Amino acid sequence: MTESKVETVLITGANGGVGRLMRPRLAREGRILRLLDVVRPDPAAEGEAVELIEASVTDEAAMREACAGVDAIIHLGGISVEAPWSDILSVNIDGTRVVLEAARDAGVARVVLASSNHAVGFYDLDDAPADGLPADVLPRPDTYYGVSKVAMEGLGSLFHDRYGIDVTAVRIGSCFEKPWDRRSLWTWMSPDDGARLLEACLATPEPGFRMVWGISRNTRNWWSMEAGEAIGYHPQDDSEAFAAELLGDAVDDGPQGPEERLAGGKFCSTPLGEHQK
Ligand code: 15L
Repeated sequence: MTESKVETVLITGANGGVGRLMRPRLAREGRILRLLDVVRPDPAAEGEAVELIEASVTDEAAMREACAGVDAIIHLGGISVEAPWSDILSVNIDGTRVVLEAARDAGVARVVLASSNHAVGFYDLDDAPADGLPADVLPRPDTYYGVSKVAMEGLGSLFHDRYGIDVTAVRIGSCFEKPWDRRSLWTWMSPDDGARLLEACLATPEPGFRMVWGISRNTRNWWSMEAGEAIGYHPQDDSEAFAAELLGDAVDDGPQGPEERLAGGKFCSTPLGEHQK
Protein backbone atom coordinates (compact mmCIF):
# COMPACT_ATOMS: atom_id res chain seq x y z
CA MET A 1 0.00 0.00 0.00
CA THR A 2 1.37 3.44 -0.88
CA GLU A 3 1.23 5.99 1.88
CA SER A 4 -0.32 9.30 0.89
CA LYS A 5 2.00 12.19 1.67
CA VAL A 6 0.97 14.64 4.37
CA GLU A 7 1.45 18.21 3.24
CA THR A 8 2.66 20.75 5.78
CA VAL A 9 1.83 24.42 5.21
CA LEU A 10 3.41 27.03 7.46
CA ILE A 11 1.26 30.13 7.96
CA THR A 12 3.01 33.13 9.50
CA GLY A 13 0.84 35.77 11.15
CA ALA A 14 -1.71 33.01 11.68
CA ASN A 15 -3.33 34.86 14.54
CA GLY A 16 -3.85 38.09 12.58
CA GLY A 17 -7.02 39.17 10.84
CA VAL A 18 -6.46 37.31 7.56
CA GLY A 19 -4.76 34.36 9.28
CA ARG A 20 -7.73 33.70 11.53
CA LEU A 21 -10.10 33.84 8.57
CA MET A 22 -7.94 31.39 6.61
CA ARG A 23 -7.28 28.84 9.36
CA PRO A 24 -10.59 26.94 9.08
CA ARG A 25 -10.80 27.47 5.34
CA LEU A 26 -7.39 25.99 4.52
CA ALA A 27 -7.89 22.85 6.61
CA ARG A 28 -7.77 19.77 4.38
CA GLU A 29 -7.53 16.03 4.79
CA GLY A 30 -3.84 15.17 4.52
CA ARG A 31 -2.66 18.67 5.39
CA ILE A 32 -1.06 20.00 8.54
CA LEU A 33 -1.26 23.73 9.14
CA ARG A 34 1.73 24.94 11.12
CA LEU A 35 0.51 28.20 12.63
CA LEU A 36 3.09 30.76 13.67
CA ASP A 37 2.44 34.10 15.31
CA VAL A 38 3.94 36.40 17.95
CA VAL A 39 0.68 35.84 19.83
CA ARG A 40 0.21 32.10 20.33
CA PRO A 41 -2.65 30.91 18.09
CA ASP A 42 -5.69 29.28 19.74
CA PRO A 43 -5.26 25.62 20.67
CA ALA A 44 -6.36 23.00 18.16
CA ALA A 45 -10.07 22.34 17.98
CA GLU A 46 -11.09 18.69 18.00
CA GLY A 47 -9.89 16.96 14.84
CA GLU A 48 -7.94 20.03 13.65
CA ALA A 49 -4.50 19.14 12.24
CA VAL A 50 -2.52 22.14 13.41
CA GLU A 51 0.83 22.80 15.04
CA LEU A 52 1.29 25.99 17.02
CA ILE A 53 4.40 28.13 17.19
CA GLU A 54 4.77 31.31 19.17
CA ALA A 55 7.52 33.26 17.45
CA SER A 56 8.32 36.38 15.48
CA VAL A 57 9.13 36.29 11.77
CA THR A 58 12.22 38.31 12.68
CA ASP A 59 13.63 35.46 14.79
CA GLU A 60 16.04 33.66 12.46
CA ALA A 61 16.48 30.54 14.60
CA ALA A 62 12.76 30.16 15.21
CA MET A 63 11.99 30.61 11.52
CA ARG A 64 14.59 28.02 10.54
CA GLU A 65 13.01 25.55 12.95
CA ALA A 66 9.50 26.45 11.79
CA CYS A 67 10.41 25.74 8.15
CA ALA A 68 11.69 22.20 8.76
CA GLY A 69 9.65 19.68 6.76
CA VAL A 70 7.42 22.37 5.26
CA ASP A 71 6.04 22.08 1.71
CA ALA A 72 4.77 25.65 1.40
CA ILE A 73 4.69 28.90 3.35
CA ILE A 74 1.91 31.45 3.41
CA HIS A 75 3.58 34.56 4.80
CA LEU A 76 0.92 36.79 6.31
CA GLY A 77 2.98 37.95 9.29
CA GLY A 78 3.95 41.55 9.88
CA ILE A 79 2.54 44.97 10.64
CA SER A 80 -0.69 45.46 8.69
CA VAL A 81 -0.98 49.26 8.77
CA GLU A 82 1.22 52.37 8.73
CA ALA A 83 3.78 52.47 11.54
CA PRO A 84 7.16 54.05 12.36
CA TRP A 85 9.81 53.30 9.74
CA SER A 86 12.06 51.38 12.15
CA ASP A 87 9.23 48.95 12.97
CA ILE A 88 8.23 48.55 9.32
CA LEU A 89 11.87 47.97 8.38
CA SER A 90 12.45 45.34 11.00
CA VAL A 91 9.16 43.42 11.01
CA ASN A 92 7.93 43.73 7.44
CA ILE A 93 11.05 44.09 5.33
CA ASP A 94 13.66 42.25 7.36
CA GLY A 95 11.02 39.77 8.57
CA THR A 96 10.23 38.84 4.97
CA ARG A 97 13.93 38.35 4.24
CA VAL A 98 14.23 36.10 7.29
CA VAL A 99 11.22 34.04 6.15
CA LEU A 100 12.60 33.64 2.63
CA GLU A 101 16.10 32.76 3.82
CA ALA A 102 14.68 30.17 6.19
CA ALA A 103 12.55 28.81 3.32
CA ARG A 104 15.59 28.53 1.08
CA ASP A 105 17.71 26.85 3.75
CA ALA A 106 14.96 24.31 4.46
CA GLY A 107 14.32 23.63 0.76
CA VAL A 108 10.73 24.90 0.85
CA ALA A 109 9.56 24.90 -2.76
CA ARG A 110 6.72 27.40 -2.58
CA VAL A 111 5.98 30.68 -0.82
CA VAL A 112 2.93 32.91 -0.96
CA LEU A 113 3.53 36.49 0.16
CA ALA A 114 0.79 38.77 1.47
CA SER A 115 1.44 41.98 -0.41
CA SER A 116 -1.21 44.68 -0.47
CA ASN A 117 -3.10 47.21 -2.53
CA HIS A 118 -1.03 49.75 -0.58
CA ALA A 119 1.98 48.83 -2.74
CA VAL A 120 0.05 50.60 -5.50
CA GLY A 121 -2.10 52.90 -3.39
CA PHE A 122 -1.59 56.04 -5.46
CA TYR A 123 -3.26 54.71 -8.62
CA ASP A 124 -6.48 56.53 -9.39
CA LEU A 125 -9.56 54.85 -10.82
CA ASP A 126 -8.90 56.73 -14.06
CA ASP A 127 -5.51 54.98 -14.38
CA ALA A 128 -7.18 51.62 -14.92
CA PRO A 129 -7.76 50.45 -18.49
CA ALA A 130 -11.23 49.09 -19.35
CA ASP A 131 -10.20 45.52 -18.52
CA GLY A 132 -8.78 46.58 -15.16
CA LEU A 133 -5.43 47.50 -13.63
CA PRO A 134 -2.91 44.70 -14.31
CA ALA A 135 -1.71 42.85 -11.23
CA ASP A 136 1.94 43.58 -12.03
CA VAL A 137 1.49 47.32 -12.51
CA LEU A 138 4.49 49.35 -11.28
CA PRO A 139 4.47 50.17 -7.58
CA ARG A 140 3.07 53.46 -6.28
CA PRO A 141 3.17 52.87 -2.52
CA ASP A 142 1.06 55.11 -0.31
CA THR A 143 2.86 54.68 3.04
CA TYR A 144 6.01 53.18 4.57
CA TYR A 145 3.79 50.13 5.01
CA GLY A 146 3.16 50.19 1.25
CA VAL A 147 6.91 50.47 0.63
CA SER A 148 7.42 47.36 2.76
CA LYS A 149 5.03 45.48 0.48
CA VAL A 150 7.00 46.64 -2.58
CA ALA A 151 10.16 45.39 -0.86
CA MET A 152 8.40 42.11 -0.12
CA GLU A 153 7.60 41.71 -3.81
CA GLY A 154 11.22 42.49 -4.68
CA LEU A 155 12.49 39.92 -2.20
CA GLY A 156 10.07 37.35 -3.62
CA SER A 157 11.33 38.00 -7.13
CA LEU A 158 14.95 37.77 -5.93
CA PHE A 159 14.41 34.43 -4.18
CA HIS A 160 12.68 33.03 -7.22
CA ASP A 161 15.41 34.09 -9.63
CA ARG A 162 18.27 33.02 -7.35
CA TYR A 163 16.93 29.82 -5.88
CA GLY A 164 13.97 28.78 -8.04
CA ILE A 165 11.44 29.07 -5.21
CA ASP A 166 7.89 29.40 -6.55
CA VAL A 167 6.66 32.76 -5.24
CA THR A 168 3.29 34.40 -5.61
CA ALA A 169 2.87 37.89 -4.21
CA VAL A 170 -0.79 38.56 -3.59
CA ARG A 171 -1.73 42.23 -3.64
CA ILE A 172 -4.60 41.91 -1.21
CA GLY A 173 -7.42 44.44 -1.31
CA SER A 174 -9.57 44.30 1.83
CA CYS A 175 -9.96 40.80 3.26
CA PHE A 176 -12.67 40.97 5.89
CA GLU A 177 -15.96 39.12 6.49
CA LYS A 178 -17.85 41.95 4.79
CA PRO A 179 -17.13 45.27 3.07
CA TRP A 180 -17.66 48.08 5.62
CA ASP A 181 -17.54 51.33 3.67
CA ARG A 182 -17.92 52.58 0.12
CA ARG A 183 -14.27 52.10 -0.83
CA SER A 184 -14.27 48.49 0.30
CA LEU A 185 -16.99 47.74 -2.25
CA TRP A 186 -14.15 48.16 -4.78
CA THR A 187 -11.41 46.48 -2.77
CA TRP A 188 -13.14 43.58 -1.00
CA MET A 189 -11.90 40.01 -1.05
CA SER A 190 -14.24 37.65 0.76
CA PRO A 191 -12.59 35.17 3.12
CA ASP A 192 -13.86 32.30 0.94
CA ASP A 193 -12.29 33.87 -2.15
CA GLY A 194 -9.12 34.47 -0.11
CA ALA A 195 -8.94 30.74 0.58
CA ARG A 196 -9.68 29.96 -3.10
CA LEU A 197 -6.83 32.22 -4.10
CA LEU A 198 -4.38 30.70 -1.63
CA GLU A 199 -5.33 27.20 -2.80
CA ALA A 200 -4.66 28.30 -6.39
CA CYS A 201 -1.24 29.65 -5.33
CA LEU A 202 -0.44 26.35 -3.58
CA ALA A 203 -1.51 24.28 -6.60
CA THR A 204 -0.02 26.18 -9.52
CA PRO A 205 2.21 23.71 -11.39
CA GLU A 206 4.90 25.91 -12.96
CA PRO A 207 7.47 27.42 -10.59
CA GLY A 208 7.66 31.16 -11.18
CA PHE A 209 7.36 34.58 -9.64
CA ARG A 210 4.02 36.23 -10.17
CA MET A 211 1.77 38.90 -8.75
CA VAL A 212 -2.00 38.60 -8.48
CA TRP A 213 -4.74 40.76 -7.02
CA GLY A 214 -6.46 39.48 -3.91
CA ILE A 215 -9.91 40.72 -4.87
CA SER A 216 -13.36 39.13 -5.21
CA ARG A 217 -15.42 39.18 -8.39
CA ASN A 218 -16.92 42.51 -7.42
CA THR A 219 -19.32 44.29 -9.74
CA ARG A 220 -17.45 47.48 -8.79
CA ASN A 221 -14.11 46.23 -9.96
CA TRP A 222 -11.14 48.06 -11.38
CA TRP A 223 -8.57 45.29 -11.01
CA SER A 224 -7.73 42.92 -13.86
CA MET A 225 -8.65 39.32 -13.03
CA GLU A 226 -6.27 37.96 -15.67
CA ALA A 227 -3.21 37.04 -13.59
CA GLY A 228 -5.38 35.34 -10.96
CA GLU A 229 -7.37 33.41 -13.56
CA ALA A 230 -4.10 32.25 -15.12
CA ILE A 231 -3.23 30.34 -11.94
CA GLY A 232 -6.76 29.00 -11.46
CA TYR A 233 -8.19 31.66 -9.13
CA HIS A 234 -11.86 31.98 -9.97
CA PRO A 235 -13.46 34.24 -7.36
CA GLN A 236 -17.12 33.68 -6.63
CA ASP A 237 -18.18 36.46 -4.29
CA ASP A 238 -19.33 40.00 -5.08
CA SER A 239 -19.37 42.94 -2.66
CA GLU A 240 -22.52 44.11 -4.42
CA ALA A 241 -24.49 41.77 -2.16
CA PHE A 242 -23.73 44.27 0.65
CA ALA A 243 -24.06 47.51 -1.33
CA ALA A 244 -27.70 48.32 -0.56
CA GLU A 245 -27.21 47.71 3.17
CA LEU A 246 -24.00 49.76 3.17
CA LEU A 247 -25.13 52.71 1.10
CA GLY A 248 -28.58 53.01 2.67
CA ASP A 249 -30.36 56.04 1.29
CA ALA A 250 -27.14 57.68 0.07
CA VAL A 251 -26.97 58.52 -3.63
CA ASP A 252 -24.96 55.78 -5.33
CA ASP A 253 -22.89 58.10 -7.48
CA GLY A 254 -19.61 56.18 -7.73
CA PRO A 255 -16.31 56.82 -5.99
CA GLN A 256 -15.93 60.35 -4.68
CA GLY A 257 -12.74 62.18 -3.67
CA PRO A 258 -9.25 60.74 -3.13
CA GLU A 259 -10.34 58.46 -0.29
CA GLU A 260 -12.46 56.49 -2.73
CA ARG A 261 -10.78 57.18 -6.06
CA LEU A 262 -7.26 56.23 -5.00
CA ALA A 263 -6.55 52.52 -4.58
CA GLY A 264 -5.06 53.05 -1.13
CA GLY A 265 -7.93 55.18 0.17
CA LYS A 266 -7.18 56.83 3.51
CA PHE A 267 -3.66 55.39 3.58
CA CYS A 268 -2.75 57.97 0.90
CA SER A 269 -3.22 60.82 3.38
CA THR A 270 -2.26 59.14 6.64
CA PRO A 271 0.85 60.84 8.12
CA LEU A 272 3.97 58.89 7.14
CA GLY A 273 5.42 56.80 9.91
CA GLU A 274 2.64 57.45 12.41
CA HIS A 275 0.97 54.52 14.11
CA GLN A 276 -2.29 54.00 12.27
CA LYS A 277 -5.32 52.66 14.12
C1 15L B 1 -4.20 46.38 4.06
O1 15L B 1 -3.14 46.12 3.50
C2 15L B 1 -4.31 46.31 5.53
O2 15L B 1 -3.48 45.33 6.09
C3 15L B 1 -5.73 46.12 6.00
O3 15L B 1 -5.77 46.40 7.36
C4 15L B 1 -6.71 47.03 5.24
O4 15L B 1 -6.45 48.35 5.55
C5 15L B 1 -6.56 46.80 3.75
O5 15L B 1 -5.22 46.90 3.32
C6 15L B 1 -7.40 47.80 2.94
O6 15L B 1 -6.84 48.56 2.15
O7 15L B 1 -8.62 47.79 3.11
